[in-house]
Parts: sequence; structure tokens; C-alpha cells
Amino acid sequence: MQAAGMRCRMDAAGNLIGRWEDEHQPAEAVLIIGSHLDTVPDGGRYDGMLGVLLGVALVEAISRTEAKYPFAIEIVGFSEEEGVRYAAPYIGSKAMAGRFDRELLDRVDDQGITLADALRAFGGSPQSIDSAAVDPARVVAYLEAHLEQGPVLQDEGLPLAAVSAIAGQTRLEVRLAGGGGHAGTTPMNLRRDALTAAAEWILQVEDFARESIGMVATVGVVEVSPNVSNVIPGEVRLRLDLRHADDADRSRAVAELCRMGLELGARRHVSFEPRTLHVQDAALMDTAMTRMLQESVADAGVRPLTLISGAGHDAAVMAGHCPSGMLFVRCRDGVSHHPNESVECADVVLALTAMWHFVRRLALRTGARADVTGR
Ligand code: HGY
Ligand code: MN
Ligand code: MN
Repeated sequence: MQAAGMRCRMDAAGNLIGRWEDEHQPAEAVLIIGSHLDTVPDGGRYDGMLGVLLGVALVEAISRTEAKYPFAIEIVGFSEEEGVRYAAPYIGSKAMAGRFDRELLDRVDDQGITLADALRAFGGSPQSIDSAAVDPARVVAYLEAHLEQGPVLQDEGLPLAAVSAIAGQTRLEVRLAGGGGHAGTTPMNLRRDALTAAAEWILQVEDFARESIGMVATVGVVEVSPNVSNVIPGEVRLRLDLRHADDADRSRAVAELCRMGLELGARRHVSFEPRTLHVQDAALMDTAMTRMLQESVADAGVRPLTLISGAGHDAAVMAGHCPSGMLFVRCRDGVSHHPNESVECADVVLALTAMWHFVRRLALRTGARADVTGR
């Protein structure tokens, strides 16, 4: 960011922010371009980071022209989007959008470290996390470029797409508690096995999602206690991740799956205790921003396509705070959250070109006498 001519700072939530503006004409208004710096364990190189580096590269290119923009540009690397460590996604963007839930500061990770202590150790300041909020009146737009993390662009033979909406998601933790017992001496009809109850529910979740159009559901975490081969599992903790573009359908699905869990628990004499960890409603991108992105994709010589994102993004949070738009970049075989995540350089160049056209269109749209043709 510094090499690209930006002034850098880290806000109270640990977000990394680089600011570029015409030093002869400091601007009140700001265009924010960003994505997240964190990823998942054993993840790839591009989820989040690609969008941050595309923003830096765009500013580097703009700073080499004589272009004058009626707004400053801030490139933001959000501190925590995935929600891996504290089961709380979007910590950085929620702080920037003034929607951070301070109760999360007391949440502990699996080492017993609170979010407040982790943030402090990282250089943030939990006690003044509200200071990370940006005034929406100053924000002309938020733009996020991100790899698609799905197979559609490859299937369509397209490098880019605008994003019209981001699906909503619910993350639950479920505790199932039965009775332990000796694996060798307890007859099958006298068991209250928490793991076989969990297994039955996990397959019910899969069947339910398969039969529900537009729904995806995943149980990605299973913690078994005591987790030894000669003891009947007495307790299991699961994590459910359920997504759908329609919030009412998603809520109904969660309620129905919990009813099914309670029913099977009663039949197996195993308790079924769901706890909501996170709910994010579906987010519509700003229609004017999406239209400008479609036009900018066409400016870059690419047939405009618009997609709905099944993956969550910081744009889902920022969309509730300022006019937001998203640009998808093709990734090989739709692989993501995996070391084999990869993008083509030519597609990244096209993304940069479309983003340049978007900034130019946005400047002209703000009605400024912006000289944005600077090459
Ligand atoms: O899980 C997601 O949807 C995103 O990668 N945070
Ligand atoms: Mn991700
Ligand atoms: Mn991401």
C-alpha cells in the first residue's frame, strides 16, 4: 500500500486501511475497495486477499495517471471475515459498518483467549472498537472483488461477473448428550449413543437440503467426547452452516431441522440442544452499483453476467451501510477454501480493467468535473 502511494493505518478492529487522494484536493467523500485478509485453515491464496491486492494494484495504476477523482480511495483489508477462531464472521466489516456486537469481545477461542485479548495482541483496541465505524454519508460506494468460489464462470467460459445478491446464512452449534458407557459391556438396546444420534441428524440435514431448492447445508465440525474407541460417545458438539437466498425459507429450514433433531433425540434418549452462533440475512447489492459493474465488465470486453453468491462476503455487511457492489473473478473448477484455489492472470488483468472503468464511471456519476480519462 505504501509503495502504491497510500497512507496506511490500522483501525481499532484490526482492519488495515490504505488511503489515496489527490494531495492538492483532499476529499471528504471516499470510495472504499476491500476484502478480507484472513482465510480458513488449509485454505487457498486468493479468498479475500485477491480483492485487497486488486484494490492496491488499481490505486497504483491510477496514481501513475493524471486522473483527478472527486473522492479519495481507501483500500481495506478486513481483519476477520471467515469467523473461524470465534465463530463470529465479519468482525472487521461489522466494526467498519458500526454494527459490531460488543458482547463478542468476551467470546473465547479454543485456547480460552477472549476476542478482546486477541484483538489487543494484534494491535487493535477493543475498548474503542466503535471508532472503526465510518460515516456512511462520506462513503460514495463500497466495491469488493472476490474469486467466485464456484464453478459457474468456468462453465460459462467467462472471466468476470457482477454479483446481485449474497445468500443469507445461519451457523448453529448443537450439543447432543446421551450416556457414555463401556463399549464392551453395554448391550445395543441399552445405549444412549450421542454420536449415532448425531450421525442420523447429519444425514437428515443432507436429505433436507438436497430436497430444498436453492439451499445448501453443511455440518463441518464434529467434536466427540470422550473420543476413545472403547467408550460409547456420551456427548457430541456439531456446527451447522445453512445458506439460502430467501431469509424466510432459511429460518423455516432451521426450525424444521431443530424439530427433527429434538424428535430423534427423544426417540434415542439423547438431548438435542441447538445454540445460534451467527445469523446473516441475505444482502442485495446496490442496483446502480451492479449496473455500473455490468457496464464496466462490458467496457473490459467481457459479456456481462450477474450471479448470486452462495458464499458470504464483507459486502453483505457493507451493503447495509453504503451503496455496495461485488465483482466475481473466475477460479479453476470452483475450488476454494482449499490449497488448490487458483485464478488465471489474464482474468485478474480483466478484473483490474473492469474496476478501473467502474471507478471512472463512478467519478463521472458523482457529477464531478473529474478528469478521469488520465491514461
Ligand atoms: O463461508 C463463507 O461463505 C465465506 O468464505 N466467509
Ligand atoms: Mn472464505
Ligand atoms: Mn472470502
